[in-house]
Amino acid sequence: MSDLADQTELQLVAELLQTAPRVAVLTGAGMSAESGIETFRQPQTGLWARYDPMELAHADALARDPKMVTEWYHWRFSRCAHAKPNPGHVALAQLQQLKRDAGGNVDVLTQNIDGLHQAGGALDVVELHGSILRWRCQKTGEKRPIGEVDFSSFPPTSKAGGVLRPDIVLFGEMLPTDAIEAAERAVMSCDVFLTIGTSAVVYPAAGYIDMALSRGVPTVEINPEATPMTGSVTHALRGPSGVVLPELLRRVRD
Ligand code: BJW
Repeated sequence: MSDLADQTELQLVAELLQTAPRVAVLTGAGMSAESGIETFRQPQTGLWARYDPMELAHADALARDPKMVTEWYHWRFSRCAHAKPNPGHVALAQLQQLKRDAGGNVDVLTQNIDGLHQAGGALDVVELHGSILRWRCQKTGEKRPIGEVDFSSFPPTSKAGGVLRPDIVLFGEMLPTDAIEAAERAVMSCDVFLTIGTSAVVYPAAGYIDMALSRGVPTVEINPEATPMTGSVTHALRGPSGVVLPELLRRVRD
């Protein structure tokens, strides 16, 4: 594997994954980068190099300018709609199946709103920041699939006359309680914790890495770049998840 710096670390992580019954995985935008979806914070290529994230992904912005924010999320959906799961998504789903067949599990906790883990075959994915594939009426709370939303004008509205917004978590909004509970259960019961493709700066999601560290379980970061957590994790695998995860799966199966 020419993309990977350290074969020894890779083998150690594969052995950890082989023996650990329960694995918890936190994923971020980097997981979908090889599916062609822009990450948030990378210079030049990240969406937010061109747009101000606090302007667009903040609850206050939605309240102030629902037209702009819903238009932007409609554009983001068009990027996600054409995206396919990459080899990283598929390898993670296959690792989950392998663990389930052996009586264990891989809990997938994602910050991504693109649905690509599920499209790649992962089950029971915990969507910490919601899903762009569902939109929600601000007036009634009713949720509907994006295919049923009329985007002929912005912001889209429901039959009840409320603004329809993506069913996602913006800055300043609470994460869904059931997602928080499921994530905490997964992190508190895992034997190995993986953080993949996240800059680990947005909370509370980044706090799950701290939670795993404080439990003393082995922690693994998969990312082509260093993050604030790199110095704290047990193993840092430098490389794109679409390359590293299939290679790990191959070694776990060997
Ligand atoms: C690759 C790769 C490849 C590239 N392979 N890797 C504690 C401390 C400080 C602040 C706070 C705190 N607790 C709460 C806050 C406030 C705030 C927050 O965290 N602010 C920080 C920015 C400072 N958090 C919140 O507001 C949260 N709500 C909350 O706490 O509620 C409580 C409350 C509410 C009200 C009153 C009082 C209390 C909500 C956070 C919601 C985040 N929402 C967004 C938008 C979602 C919709 C959308 O997707 O548009 O979620 S923001 C954005 O960041 C998005 C992402 O999910 C999230 C994380 O980004 P991610 O995934 O890490 O992406 P990047 O781009 O940052 O990183 C990509 C990485 O991939 C890089 O490392 C690359 O190197 C790597 N990579 N190619 C593998 N091929």
